[in-house]
Amino acid sequence: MLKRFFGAGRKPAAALPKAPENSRIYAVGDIHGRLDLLRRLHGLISDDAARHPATRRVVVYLGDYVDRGEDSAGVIDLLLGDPLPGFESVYLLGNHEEMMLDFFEDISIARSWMTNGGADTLMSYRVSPPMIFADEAVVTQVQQDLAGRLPEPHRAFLEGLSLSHQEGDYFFAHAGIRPGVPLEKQEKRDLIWIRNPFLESEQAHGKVIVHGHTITDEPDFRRNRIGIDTGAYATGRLTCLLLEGSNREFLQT
Ligand SMILES: [Mn+2]
Repeated sequence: MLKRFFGAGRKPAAALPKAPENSRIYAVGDIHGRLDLLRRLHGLISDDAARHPATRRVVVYLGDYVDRGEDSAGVIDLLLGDPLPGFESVYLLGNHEEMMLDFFEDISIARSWMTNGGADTLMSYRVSPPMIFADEAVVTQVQQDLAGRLPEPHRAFLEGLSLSHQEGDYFFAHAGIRPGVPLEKQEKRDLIWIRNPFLESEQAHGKVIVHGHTITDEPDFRRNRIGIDTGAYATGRLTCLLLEGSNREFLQT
């Protein structure tokens, strides 16, 4: 009787989401100009990799390299010039990189970019940011100054960023996805900007979505998504999610 009671309460374990075989996947949250933290996190990742032999090592950066922190230019320099050796590196687009690129096409974005930390990016390229109510001529000059100071490899880096990435049962995007839309049909705007209805959605999305963009004190592990933007620019905590097989861990500065 007792035996049967306990037996009936047992359910077969649901299949856990898995990273591809023989791979160790590292996903890095929003860096926002904190070169100091990126350096430290790269050190932690290298130490971890040395302790865990894997056939394949992948690092996926979730975007928002620039703005707010003090060395956006230095962050891009490091990613370009000193990538983690022995890793496949994947660089995703964040909404802040999109604002920066948009500024080259249309100066009307200047005000919202500046109020979202763009002034810090300009200063990291030794360009004086415009005052918030600067007239068109001034902002156009700033646009030209940045075009002149932004190294060509940085421009190519920004223009070459990917919108999403997949590894096994995981799908990576800067902000998330629009629930109910197949992953292969997601729109750029949602992938880099969405908050709700994605954050509150409890439905299965086909894969577990790994994202940044929305700040939480600690990594936000849900059944259908994992958020790893721990607000590094203000908190000093830059988070890296680590996936191998069905294991999940994280590294943090
Ligand atoms: Mn963002």
